[in-house]
Order: sequence, then C-alpha cells, then structure tokens
Amino acid sequence: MLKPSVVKELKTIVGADNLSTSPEDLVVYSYDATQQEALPWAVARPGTAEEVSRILRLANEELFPVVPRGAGTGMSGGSVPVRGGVVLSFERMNKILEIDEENLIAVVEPGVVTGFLQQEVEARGLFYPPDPASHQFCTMGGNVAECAGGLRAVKYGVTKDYVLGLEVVLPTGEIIRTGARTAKSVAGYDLTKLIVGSEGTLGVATKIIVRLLPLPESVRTLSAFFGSAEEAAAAASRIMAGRILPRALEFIDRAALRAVEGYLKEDISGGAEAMLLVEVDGSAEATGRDIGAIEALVIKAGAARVIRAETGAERERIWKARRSISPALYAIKPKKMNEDIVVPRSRIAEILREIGAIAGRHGLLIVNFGHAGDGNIHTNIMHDEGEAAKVEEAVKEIFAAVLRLGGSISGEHGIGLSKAAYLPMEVGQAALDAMKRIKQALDPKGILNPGKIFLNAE
Ligand code: 2HG
Ligand code: ZN
Repeated sequence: MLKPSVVKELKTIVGADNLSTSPEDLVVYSYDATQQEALPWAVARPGTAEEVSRILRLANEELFPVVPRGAGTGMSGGSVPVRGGVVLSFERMNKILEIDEENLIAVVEPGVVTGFLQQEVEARGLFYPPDPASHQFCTMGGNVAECAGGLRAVKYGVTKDYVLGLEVVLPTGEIIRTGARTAKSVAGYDLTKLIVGSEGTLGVATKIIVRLLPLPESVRTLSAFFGSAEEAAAAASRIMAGRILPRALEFIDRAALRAVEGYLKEDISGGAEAMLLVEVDGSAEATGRDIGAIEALVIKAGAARVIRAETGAERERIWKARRSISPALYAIKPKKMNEDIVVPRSRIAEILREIGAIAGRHGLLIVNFGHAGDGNIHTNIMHDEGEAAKVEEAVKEIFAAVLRLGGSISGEHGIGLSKAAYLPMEVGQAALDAMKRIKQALDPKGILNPGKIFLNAE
C-alpha cells in the first residue's frame, strides 16, 4: 500500500487526473494476455521523461515497486504488477515525434501503437518491418521491452534490429540517451541492445529511435493446405532451404485452423489438417518469380491445394485469420498456456513429433502454430482449471526437448513470470548470475519491475 503522502506526491508529479487509485481503474491495469493478474496500488500516466524520472526517484526513497506497461498485450506476464506498486502507463506518451524521410528514421514515444507507426510511414513510402500479431493494439514501448518479433521476422528480424537509440529513465531516475540517430555508432557499450528485451527491468524507454526501410514495391501471398502437420512442417523447412527468403512463413495446425474458422465463422482451409501462409516482397518482377517458385515447391512437398491471394482484400482476409488465432483458441478450453519455443528451422517437424508424444503421454491438447520460417512455434497447451500440474510437467518436457534440439525456450514473448523458473535450464547459472549483477548495479533497491525474470529465477 502507498502512504497518503506518496499518493499526494505522485499526484503532484503527473497531475491528479493522471493518477488512479480506484479499484475499478486498478483492475484494468492488473493483467496481460497471459491471464495472470495482480492488482497494482496505483496507476500513474506520465506525460514526460522527467515525470517518469521523478516517480522513480520517489520510489527509491519510499521503496515501492514501479511496473512499466504498454497496452497489456504481453504474452509472459511482463507488465503484471506481481508485487503491487505503481503501474506506469504510457497512454499519454503516444506521439510520433518525427519521421525523418532523409535519414530513414522515426522517433516515437513509447505509447505509440505499432500498427499506427507502420501506417504513417507506409503513407510516405517507408516501412517499419517488425510486425507482432497484435500490431493493432500493442505499443512501441512494449515491443522494445520484450524485443517483439512477429510475422515478418523471418526476413526482416525483430525489434532490436530496428532500434538505433533510446531515451531511457534508469531505475534510479537518471535520464540517459543510448545509441544514436546515425546508421552506425560504436561509442561505448551497446546499452540500446541491453535495454531492448530487458522486459522493463533495467530501464524505462521514453523515446525510441527506429530505422526505416523503403516500402517494398510488391507483395505476394499464398496459402498452402496439407493433409498432415508433419508434411506442412517439412515443406516449411524446404522453403527455407530453397534459396528464396519469404517475408513471412507461417504454420497453422488443424486445431488452430478449426478454432479460428469457428471464431471468424469462415472457412479458411476447406477442412485441411495444416496450412502454410507464405508471403514474399520485393520488385514486382521478383515477387512474381518467387511466389511461382514457392508454389511449385509446396506442391512438390505434398500440398493438396494452393490458393494465391490476388487482391488486397484477399490478403487482408487471410492475415486477419492468422492474427486472430491467439484469441480464437479460448473457444477450445478456458486456460491457455502459450509457449513460444524456437528450434533450428530444419527441426520443426521433429519438435512437432516430440510435442505430439508429450501431449499424448499427459492426455493434453496441444495446439501449434506460428512463425515456421524462424523455427518459432507457438505451442499452446489448452487445458481446464484443475490441470495445472500436468501442464507444468508437459512444459518442462517440451523445453527439455527444445534445448536438446539446439533451440531456445522463448523466441519473442520473453521470460516474464511465465518462464522464470525455466530460464536457468537454458542460460545456466553463471549467465544468470551475470544478469542478476547487471540488474543489481542498475537497480540496487530492486524498484523497477521486481518479481520478473532475474529476481524470480533463483
Ligand atoms: C502470434 O504470433 C502471437 O500470434 C501470439 O505471438 C501467440 O497466442 C500465442 O501463442
Ligand atoms: Zn508470434
């Protein structure tokens, strides 16, 4: 609980209208997309980096936790205030400050919705490639905190590949600038990369400088339908080995297809067992050639049917279906334990086989879909309230299999609360200790987002 004098001081910093303590407001800021929840003690909506800094300085004096939050679309509990405290919500810091067309950069505040930035730069013939499935809602600050990936990572990489520099408020309140506005800079340690993906535990980004690309001239999309998940996975691996780099290569299994078809009340797949969604971009000539080659390749790999999206509306329709899978899965079971494992791209079929065996052993329904081009599969264990112990066992076995195949337990959702206990399995004790020392050096009183990755993973 916050002392009345602290609440008063917070109101002085952000303005009374921008501080909430009423129970109905607190509930709104208590959860993310993982269904984990914990009530904060207050929610502050700062308008400037200086206000963020003053809140953190106050937190260091009065010893209350501070938890930054974007739109709450996170998939690992990164913004859930498990130890209470003050949620910093960035809805007021939602401006695109600059689109510099000469230098191909944009400067944004953390509350800018990613899809809005994409739209604004595309209207100028520019391109911001990172494209989380939640792009219509998620914010740039959250993308930076989690190093969000998304649908185009296979060709264009993830958030960290686009962030050139940041304005960051450190846990102790100092405001620093990292990186530069230039295409290159090696001045000092790469603090930008340290902050991107640190899950709101090392600093609060209050300004984000991203690099932009020219908007590709042409985009072509196709859906390929298969008689089995294994066939589709093997076809995905073949595409990646085929010397053509698609900008998206998504895999969707039977259960995910049925769920999204029910959710949207549309037939997407004609009853297929699995689907690949492939998109290429580039010059009109190159995309024409590449999509043709991919079509031939998937047919050779066993696709029973291929449909090209010929119009913008057809592309929209198919991508809407893909982006809707995550919420659609709740129709299967009330609880969704979503993992975002990554394996070397050539081993997707193998990991799917292992996951199938684990599901069978535990009598669980496991749905798989996601970014096959990255080897990043969203493995969702759908279950009922009383099945938590079984689910935990299955998760442990899945992670062990992933690591055995040379993979990673999280491709893009982060460790957060959900995977804290498993982080040592992947990184080992010495690396974990190094992370903890960095956290301790930057945040000696453990103010910023306590209870998350580094502190939890004992
Ligand atoms: C996606 O790619 C998201 O749709 C969500 O990363 C994945 O719900 C999930 O497992
Ligand atoms: Zn994803």
